[in-house]
Amino acid sequence: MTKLSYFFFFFLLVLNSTFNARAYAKEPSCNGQKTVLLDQNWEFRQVGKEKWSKASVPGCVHQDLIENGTIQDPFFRLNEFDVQWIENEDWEYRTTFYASKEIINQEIKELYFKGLDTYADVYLNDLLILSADNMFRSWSIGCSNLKEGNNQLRIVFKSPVKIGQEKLDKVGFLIPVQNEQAPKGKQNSVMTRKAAYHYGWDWGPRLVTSGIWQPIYLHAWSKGKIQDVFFQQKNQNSNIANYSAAIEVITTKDGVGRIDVLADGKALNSLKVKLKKGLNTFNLDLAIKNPELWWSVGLGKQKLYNVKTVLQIEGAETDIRESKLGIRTLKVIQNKDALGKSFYVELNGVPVFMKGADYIPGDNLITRVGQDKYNRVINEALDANMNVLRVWGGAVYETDQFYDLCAEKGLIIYQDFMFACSMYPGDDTFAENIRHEAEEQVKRLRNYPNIMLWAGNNEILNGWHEWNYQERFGYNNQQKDTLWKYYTNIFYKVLPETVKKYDPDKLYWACSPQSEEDKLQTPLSGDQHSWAVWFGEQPFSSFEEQPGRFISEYGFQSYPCINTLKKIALPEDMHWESEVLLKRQRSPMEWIGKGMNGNHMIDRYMKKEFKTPKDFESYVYISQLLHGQAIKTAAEAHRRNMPYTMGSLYWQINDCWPTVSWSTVDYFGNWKASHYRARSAYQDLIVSFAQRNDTVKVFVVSDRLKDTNADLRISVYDFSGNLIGTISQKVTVPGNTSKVYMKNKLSELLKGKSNKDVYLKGELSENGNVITENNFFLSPYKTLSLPKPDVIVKLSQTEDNYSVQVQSDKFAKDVYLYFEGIDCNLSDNFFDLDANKIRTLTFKIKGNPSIEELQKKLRVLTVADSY
Ligand code: BMA
Repeated sequence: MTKLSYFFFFFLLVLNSTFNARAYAKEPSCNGQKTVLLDQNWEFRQVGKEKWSKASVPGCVHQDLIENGTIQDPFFRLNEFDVQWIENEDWEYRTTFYASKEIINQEIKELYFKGLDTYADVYLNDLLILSADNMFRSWSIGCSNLKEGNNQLRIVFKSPVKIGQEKLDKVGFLIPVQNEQAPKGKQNSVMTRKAAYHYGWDWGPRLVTSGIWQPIYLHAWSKGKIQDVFFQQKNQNSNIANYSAAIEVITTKDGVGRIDVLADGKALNSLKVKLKKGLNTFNLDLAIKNPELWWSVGLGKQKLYNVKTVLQIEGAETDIRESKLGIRTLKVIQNKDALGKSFYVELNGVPVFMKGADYIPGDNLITRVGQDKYNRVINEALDANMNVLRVWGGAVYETDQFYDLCAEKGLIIYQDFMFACSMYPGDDTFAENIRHEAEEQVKRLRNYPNIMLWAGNNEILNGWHEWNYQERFGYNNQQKDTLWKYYTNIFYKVLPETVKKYDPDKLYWACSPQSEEDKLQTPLSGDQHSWAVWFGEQPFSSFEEQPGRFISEYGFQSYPCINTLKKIALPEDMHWESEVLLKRQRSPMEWIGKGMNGNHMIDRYMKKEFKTPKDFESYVYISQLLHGQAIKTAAEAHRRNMPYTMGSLYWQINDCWPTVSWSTVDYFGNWKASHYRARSAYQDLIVSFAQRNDTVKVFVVSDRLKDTNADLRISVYDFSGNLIGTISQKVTVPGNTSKVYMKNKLSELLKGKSNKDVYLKGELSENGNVITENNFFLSPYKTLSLPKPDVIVKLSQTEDNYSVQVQSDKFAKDVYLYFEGIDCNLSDNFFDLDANKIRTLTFKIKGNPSIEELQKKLRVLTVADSY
């Protein structure tokens, strides 16, 4: 069951009631002789107003208005609603920059705009040189009117919603949009090639930005430059890796030149070339002997060769392009089998189970996302033992910094084109704009070693065929045909043609999710977005039913930690039904009741699983345990089901503002319980239990490439710490497998004890050390007879670290420690503490507060204390 059925159900309700081997270069077209970053002296104003104020570039109008004090932080309480006027205005940015004689003397002078958001008229010295209309494209514009000395650059950003509306009105009928937060008839995001989530999403605010979101360079060069390099892998074995390099060179006149390619300082090949004025493409065969391979994290090193492409013209070195090359084979294998078709990643000949999450931009004001946020989210993924992230289609094609880091750290990327949850217009101009966008992005990203596929869009196939897009807007047959024709033109023609032309070895996958041959998702082939839990309100155990081949989305929501909520709300808002928290929640759920949303859904699940929390702090904590339980149940079930299932990506790792959402790490970087649960479930070796009636199966799943010799032990404890029984067995766990090693009758294991009074502990030990463990409970949380534990916590400080020892007289379920008002992630948290066992955790806090201070701020929560 998927999301769509719920939307359809809702639609019926509404009807009834209302009518009721990346080789990558940093700045692709800026590698010539003189490059000046134009990030100084910027000012901005609202068009029609007199006053200019200081602006930051790159940046956006919302951020500039926050900085000059015109608007309040839109993330605080309900402030977002006070800043909606900004999207209806036009905004003007200007700067003065100096062009030296050296620059003027070059043959070609270009302004390179790496990203303009979005409808931007650019004037150089009052001459219109560019009208941009796509946030996802860069623009390189010759500027013959550049003069020596000071020059003025002025950019007028026209209201994206006004232009979007004009375009929509011309279509003559509405275009279905799933998540845009605007009234029907005013939802025009699809008319504009701009990050869809800016218009509001089911986890994010509506802040429709305008601005210079990527750097601008003045680039001046003579004779020639390298425009692009593509290293297409031809074949690879342990002795040699062969590539064909396609090198694009632009020259100002005919002549002769030479191209050299070096890897890690060693010459690979060179070519004498005849150059024609304009664009030239040369192919060069390259061979790297005894190649060291690039592996995803956990399986080997992430070797990246430093490749240099050097262009000489008439004997003089004219341009150099530095790139990184990861040698590997990376394929998505879809082989027919008895049930359908496989769908798995094969890296260097090895099938690799993909463990990870869907990723969204780390801020609604996207220019606030830089190296720090990238480092943070990528470390969060690595710390949680992930090897994959999906760059989802309602956002942006991420920057080079992001992909660079992922390649360096060994994360595979499931890459969407930027289309999500809506239909799109398809007139020729729009399609041409998309073709340019796709060409640019595919050429930019194709050399990365870690991109597993190109997905055309997110969930549009489902939207059109299953989520009542057609019925909701009452289209006639002709309109339906037109919209479907637009779909097929973009997703079955423009995008696949682009991938085939520029990145021919990569899989193009028209829609995430879908089954083979572009059909709606099934568990038998392709990938799945699995939303029976949450949207379908099914119990978590439904994750254990046939999960499918590659689960590219599933998830559950929770509140961010109380410290985060206190930063964005006041004490009177600290209730899940307060206006501030209901409006913060963006997942509408009208089908469960009028005015209901995700907060209500969390509450409904909570009532089924847990005793009623005694206060809001406990409520937030329990919501996180629920979320954690969902992720644990699903991820373990997916992994147990390998090799049938070969991917488990939950929705979503991060947030773009502080909110109640599916994220496992909140906006400020605080790990929710679910992130700790993902970390456990994604370890390279796990012990996992599956119960059916009176039978408990014990699985061990291994993502290691080699066999593991270990001891597997299952123990039954009561909550006072008494060992009721134990079974152990020596096991050899073959690499890359999921297998059942024990199958027991529960009644025999419990020896007469009630399933509410005991838990099972599974441990796998290597050379006497426990390498992985997992607890299994036999009855819903609210029925467990958990005793009130006496948890003792001892804090201490070393030079740049703190540590904390935690001990309890009885079993303590899901012990959670935090410090009021301090953001910090402990080395473990939300953990089960066995009776009379000491657990030591470490953590760091900026500013090194004293132990006394921390002691005062320390809060300790357990399930038994939450009601
Ligand atoms: C997924 C995504 C998003 C959405 C999320 C939660 O399907 O593709 O569009 O935000 O679910 O509904």
